Amino acid sequence: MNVEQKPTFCRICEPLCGMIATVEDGRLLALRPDKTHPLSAGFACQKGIAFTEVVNDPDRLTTPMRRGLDGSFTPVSWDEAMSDIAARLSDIHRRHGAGGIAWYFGNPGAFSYSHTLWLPMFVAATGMRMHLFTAGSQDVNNRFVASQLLYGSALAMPVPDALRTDFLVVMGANPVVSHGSVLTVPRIKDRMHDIVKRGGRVLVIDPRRTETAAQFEWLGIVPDGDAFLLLSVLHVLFDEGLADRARIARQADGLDWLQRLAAPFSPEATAQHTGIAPDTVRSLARDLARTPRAAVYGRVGTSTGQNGTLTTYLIDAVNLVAGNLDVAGGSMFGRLGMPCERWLNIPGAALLRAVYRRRRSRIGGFPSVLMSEPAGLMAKEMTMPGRGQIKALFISAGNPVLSVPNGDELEEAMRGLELTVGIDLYVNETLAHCDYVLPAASMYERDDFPLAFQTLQPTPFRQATEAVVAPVGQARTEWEIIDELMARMWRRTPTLALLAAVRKLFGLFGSRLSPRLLVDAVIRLGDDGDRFGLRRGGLTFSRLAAEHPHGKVLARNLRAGVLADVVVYRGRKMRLRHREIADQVAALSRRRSPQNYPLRLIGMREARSENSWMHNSPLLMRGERTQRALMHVDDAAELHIDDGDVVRVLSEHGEIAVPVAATKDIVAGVIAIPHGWGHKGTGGWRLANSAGGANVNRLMSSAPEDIEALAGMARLTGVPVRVEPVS
Ligand SMILES: Nc1nc2c(c(=O)[nH]1)N[C@H]1C(S)=C(S)[C@@H](COP(=O)(O)OP(=O)(O)OC[C@H]3O[C@@H](n4cnc5c(=O)[nH]c(N)nc54)[C@H](O)[C@@H]3O)O[C@H]1N2
Ligand SMILES: Nc1nc2c(c(=O)[nH]1)N[C@H]1C(S)=C(S)[C@@H](COP(=O)(O)OP(=O)(O)OC[C@H]3O[C@@H](n4cnc5c(=O)[nH]c(N)nc54)[C@H](O)[C@@H]3O)O[C@H]1N2
Ligand code: SF4
Ligand SMILES: [Mo]
Repeated sequence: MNVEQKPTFCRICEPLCGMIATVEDGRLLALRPDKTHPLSAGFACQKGIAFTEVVNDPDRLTTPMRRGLDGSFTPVSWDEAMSDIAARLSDIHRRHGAGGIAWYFGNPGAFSYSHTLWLPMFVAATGMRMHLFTAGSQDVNNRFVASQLLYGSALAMPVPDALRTDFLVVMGANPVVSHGSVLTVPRIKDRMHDIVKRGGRVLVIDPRRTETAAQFEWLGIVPDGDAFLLLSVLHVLFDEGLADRARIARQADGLDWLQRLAAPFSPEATAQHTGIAPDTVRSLARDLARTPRAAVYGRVGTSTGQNGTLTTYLIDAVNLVAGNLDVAGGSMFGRLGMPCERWLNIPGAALLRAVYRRRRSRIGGFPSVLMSEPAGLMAKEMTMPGRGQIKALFISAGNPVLSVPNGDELEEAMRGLELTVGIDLYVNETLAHCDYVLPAASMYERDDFPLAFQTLQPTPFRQATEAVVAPVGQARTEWEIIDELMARMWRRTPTLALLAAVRKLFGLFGSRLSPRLLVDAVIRLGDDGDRFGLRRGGLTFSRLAAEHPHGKVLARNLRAGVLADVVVYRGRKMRLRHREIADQVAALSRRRSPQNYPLRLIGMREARSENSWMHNSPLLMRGERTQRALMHVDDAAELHIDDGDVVRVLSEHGEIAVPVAATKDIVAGVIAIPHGWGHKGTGGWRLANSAGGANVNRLMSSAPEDIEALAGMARLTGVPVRVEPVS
């Protein structure tokens, strides 16, 4: 018997906590938090620990499967599956072009560098008309668009310097449960308590007194009122002369324009939309301006309303105008530290801006965000006839039937496709409709480097891991599946021919064109990298994994004063003035409140769930966990609803039934329901199926007019609903 203790890290969510994997004869026995990890220092949450149960889950996919006419799956060999998939795909490509082919890339995909780097290869090889959808249009695409407008680069993402700030304003995020998002801070709860310990404040602006709000200060807000609140904070900053105009002029163009934009939004005028008293807004604005180290941070709650791009733009604008952008303890920018990083970013950023402006979705004419379209429109793109109608769909690491608006419509639309292929650990509710499901290697079965999160860390840190165990059964990494698909692909598109030539070239030098090669180059060129031998003893992927198994802190903190290097616009200054933003502000006054839907629905993440996919772990499901909605005691009393009663929740778009818990910890008129439930037996995860629950996204709209205009964001919060007792 051979037992090993292997340092690695968790990739379920963004702190990327250090883990020690106990491996016995090649099998994962247990995971425990890594005490030697410099940042997570012995912390891991229940999900991280429970991942052993996912890796070894008897319900996990271990071989490729084909769905028969009766809907049941039978195992097939990789060769059989891949040759049939490639042949049918080639045929679809020949008949319908790239526009007949679509890929949905789900959330866990972003945690794998190889999956993230190889999918764009497939898109390029297939042709630019191919449809790409991601979980981003339900999550963070608004952040990319706000950054593109403000800094010229979609990937310039400010993060709050949680380690040095004295006043952290958390809007629409619940880091005590989510562990941080678009922000990589291990032990984020402890780091927030540190702020208070050194005399600072953490203020949580949220319609619900969340687990985070309960530990710090809570300011309740009407759902989707954030744009009004932020405009009124700007109004006060200008009105009371709290903005250092000379300093801002060095950072940004368009300050006068912004001032005119905010002028009508006095705290008195916005109070009806936010439920926040004018005096509270004034003191918030003063505190933000007068505290030298302060930062406003927003996340899912400020992204998934009707104006998520505007709201995120305004968060950055408030940070700028209050003097908190690009300063220690404020909102800061991380960088990879590559030579000429700005010059390398300029062409890519310009290309993405051009694609954003020129490429429009077939339905609704939505701009393309990092090449992707709104996933809320995926079903309609499958059913609306014409050039560009989807005929083949791939889904990797996603469960859109539960995660995008109107899953019923999507299930129905999938039935009409010619080819559907899923790549996952499980047959989830979406993959149940696929012709083929292919078994993916889990995170501990692949090497990794958290590429997507490098610049989102207030403490610049690097960690890489080799696979700690071999894939179970015949599971494979996504990039290998994509690579093989491309190798078997239809006709020689110019991109494919180019790719083949590059591949040959690498072959001549005895190496293989792979994602590892690319990510290794990023590590070697970045901060502390070996610069391909120029810097002796510097980092490479292999050296990082072998010599720094618990990771390496590159610097205690981010560098301030880098804005001019982050902004890719000519003149190196942020641009505040945008017609798109003015249009969104104008649209605020045209918001509609449908009759008979008096309540507002918001989301709610749970400590022992991860979106839709960890409900099959006995450790996480113990105590007979079920989904429930939270509503205010007064609202419940008015409707004669008792704690534990099952109610019907109706929106203009659908209805579900859920049990209710009544609470005082929520703004009156608001109901909170967790997403990711509603496993209904079509999926292959037995425990999850028995947990029941309802798919809250049946209440959400997939109509183009309900999708946010600038980033294609689904409207998942502040949705008008009505609640009725079930007799
Ligand atoms: N345990 C757990 N952790 C997770 C996940 C999970 O499912 N479970 N999911 C992961 C993923 S994919 C992500 S993207 C992150 C998300 O990370 P977070 O954004 O931190 O998590 P959420 O719980 O979605 O927080 C959104 C908050 O916004 C509030 N809110 C809703 N509407 C509004 C509004 O209009 N205005 C304001 N101000 N607040 C509003 C909600 O009450 C909620 O508290 O979490 C990640 N971590
Ligand atoms: N109402 C409402 N809806 C929401 C949200 C909300 O707050 N409210 N949040 C939205 C957000 S922020 C997100 S990110 C989305 C998530 O939406 P999705 O990404 O579509 O769905 P997940 O539930 O995260 O499902 C992930 C799937 O990936 C599989 N998986 C896990 N690890 C791997 C791997 O390594 N490889 C492969 N190939 N598969 C793997 C899991 O088994 C699971 O089937 O949901 C969105 N939907
Ligand atoms: S918080 Fe939990 S799920 Fe997230 S990375 Fe850490 S251990 Fe993994
Ligand atoms: Mo997400």
